[in-house]
Amino acid sequence: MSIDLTRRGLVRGVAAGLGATALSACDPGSAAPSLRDLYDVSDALTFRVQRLLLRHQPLAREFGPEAISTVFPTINTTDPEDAGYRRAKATGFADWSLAIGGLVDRPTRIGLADLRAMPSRTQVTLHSCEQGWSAIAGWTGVPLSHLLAHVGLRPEARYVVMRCVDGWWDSYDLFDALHPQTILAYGMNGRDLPVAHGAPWRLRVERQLGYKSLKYVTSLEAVADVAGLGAGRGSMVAELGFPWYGGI
Ligand SMILES: Nc1nc2c(c(=O)[nH]1)N[C@H]1C(S)=C(S)[C@@H](COP(=O)(O)O)O[C@H]1N2
Ligand SMILES: [Mo]
Repeated sequence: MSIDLTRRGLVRGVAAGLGATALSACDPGSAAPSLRDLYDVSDALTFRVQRLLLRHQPLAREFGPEAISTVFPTINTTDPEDAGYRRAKATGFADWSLAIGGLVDRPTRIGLADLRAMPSRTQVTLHSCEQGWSAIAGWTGVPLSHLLAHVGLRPEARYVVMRCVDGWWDSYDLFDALHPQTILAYGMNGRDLPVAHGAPWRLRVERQLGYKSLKYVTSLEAVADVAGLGAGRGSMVAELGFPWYGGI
């Protein structure tokens, strides 16, 4: 069925839906199709409201493979000292896992094999570090939206807090968490993600500055509020004086 998105069409649709619903009170047999009309109208409205809310949320630019930088710098933590991490690194991260919890229906732990078995996305994007450099790489990983759906994100959840083995942590609103280019990447330029770049998986949040793309992520927690975190600023870098959302 085609959806008439003009205002007149919506008004007509609502009127038809309500009229039919009122009538159907006397005649239950005719209720089903009329109610469906009403749902179609509300679907169209929901779609419009979503488009309105998401209008400032374009995709980050994606490049062809020829644009991939020959050198992609590594910065800050490049080889975590955590003993458990070192042991996992020695065995190809076979036993390493990501804990997913908080406001989700099915808290769980997932490993590299689980991630590799999930739907993946590959994107060649520009990484811009707030420290004044940028580079292009190809990233392959599981959309965070898929992971969150997999564990059943609860309606009360508004943010996702991520923590890393080196003590870094940050939080993300659902616009970024559910953005189609936000992925948990286990591959870089067609190979396994190197340790210096965050192995075995790192976050890629393509519309944000580099510091939002956390490496060595160990936990992901869905929360309703970040007011109590990071001296009320929602992230470690915010505590250090960077904006919670640098944005690019
Ligand atoms: N866990 C963790 N995540 C991190 C960092 C870090 O030191 N530790 N550095 C951040 C910064 S400032 C940038 S620019 C990128 C650097 O990623 P790269 O080392 O792969 O270039 O990771 C970000 N994520
Ligand atoms: Mo950075």
